[in-house]
Amino acid sequence: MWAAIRARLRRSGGASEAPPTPRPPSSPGAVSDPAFTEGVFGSRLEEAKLDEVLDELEIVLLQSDVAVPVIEKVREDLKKELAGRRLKWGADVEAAVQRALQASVHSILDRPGIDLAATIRAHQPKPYIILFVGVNGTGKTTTIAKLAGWMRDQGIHVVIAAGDTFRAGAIEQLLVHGERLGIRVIRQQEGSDPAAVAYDAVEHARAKKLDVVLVDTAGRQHTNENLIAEAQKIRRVVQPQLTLFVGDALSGNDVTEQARMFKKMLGVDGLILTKLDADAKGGAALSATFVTKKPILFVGTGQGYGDLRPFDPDWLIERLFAEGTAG
Ligand SMILES: Nc1nc2c(ncn2[C@@H]2O[C@H](COP(=O)(O)OP(=O)(O)OP(=O)(O)O)[C@@H](O)[C@H]2O)c(=O)[nH]1
Ligand SMILES: [Mg+2]
Repeated sequence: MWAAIRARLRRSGGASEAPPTPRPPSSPGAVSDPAFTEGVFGSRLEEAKLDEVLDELEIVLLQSDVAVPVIEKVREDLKKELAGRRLKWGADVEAAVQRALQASVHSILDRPGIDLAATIRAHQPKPYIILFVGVNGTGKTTTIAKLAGWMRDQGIHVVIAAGDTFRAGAIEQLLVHGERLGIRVIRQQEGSDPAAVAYDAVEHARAKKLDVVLVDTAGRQHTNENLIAEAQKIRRVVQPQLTLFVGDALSGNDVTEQARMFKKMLGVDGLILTKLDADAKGGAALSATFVTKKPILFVGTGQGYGDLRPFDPDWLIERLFAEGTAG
């Protein structure tokens, strides 16, 4: 993304064509960015010029699947940080804009997360129940399998509830994962009540003193009232400690709206964004966490069990601003 931004800054002239001014003897007072000075020397970053730069930036952000409310916030941050500031002689304006932009993005991404392993271990009475929701094909089932493996490796005892009784083959898909991972999958017949399956799994975990129940659900659109009501019933019956929205980063701005609606209807506590291996942009992740005000807990980066990473804002920022990526 940064390469595209820089190209646009150059096209607009950015602020880098500001005439050189005498180097100030020293810069009194500390400023947050090394490109700026609070001294009387240096050229001012004109408001009109800054607006031009921000317009260019806006286009790149839109192309990177960053949602409008996020862009507005970024604009506001950058204006506050850059407008009317005096540039030091020879300062690298592009670098200053990039630093301001990264700081703004970082503030959006850096929400207090949840230390899942510690939370599960500390939770009493057992089990800790996690419900996974999202639209069709976003990676819920795969993510559950990855997480189950990750938890097992940390000595956490897991059971999975095959709560997608709707899609043909969904139960079988989980059973295959369970077998490979050596993790028990609780299931009923296809077409049975998912709330009952989840309840069975919780009872099983209680009896066996297991730490955590991961409840898979069928993919559903937030516009499908029956399926949303079904998910609400699962919530009422098992009262999960955590409801996680699983969104596909490749679906761009749609994922932001989905996350917002799922949060409204099902009370989402955190986000998992999948397929970030294929998404050079990552703007969807930024937008979803901004709009829901919920943390991203994990990101999916492939189809293998190991392709799940605890979310790190710096990792995403690095991807967003990587040189040489078209996004
Ligand atoms: N590249 C990539 N593919 C992924 C990732 N996560 C899931 N997938 C793939 O996405 C496809 C759908 O994954 P599922 O886990 O079945 O998705 P789901 O949300 O359970 O789908 P439904 O149950 O039909 O709603 C599969 O082919 C997965 O291998 C990821 O992080 N990266
Ligand atoms: Mg599934």
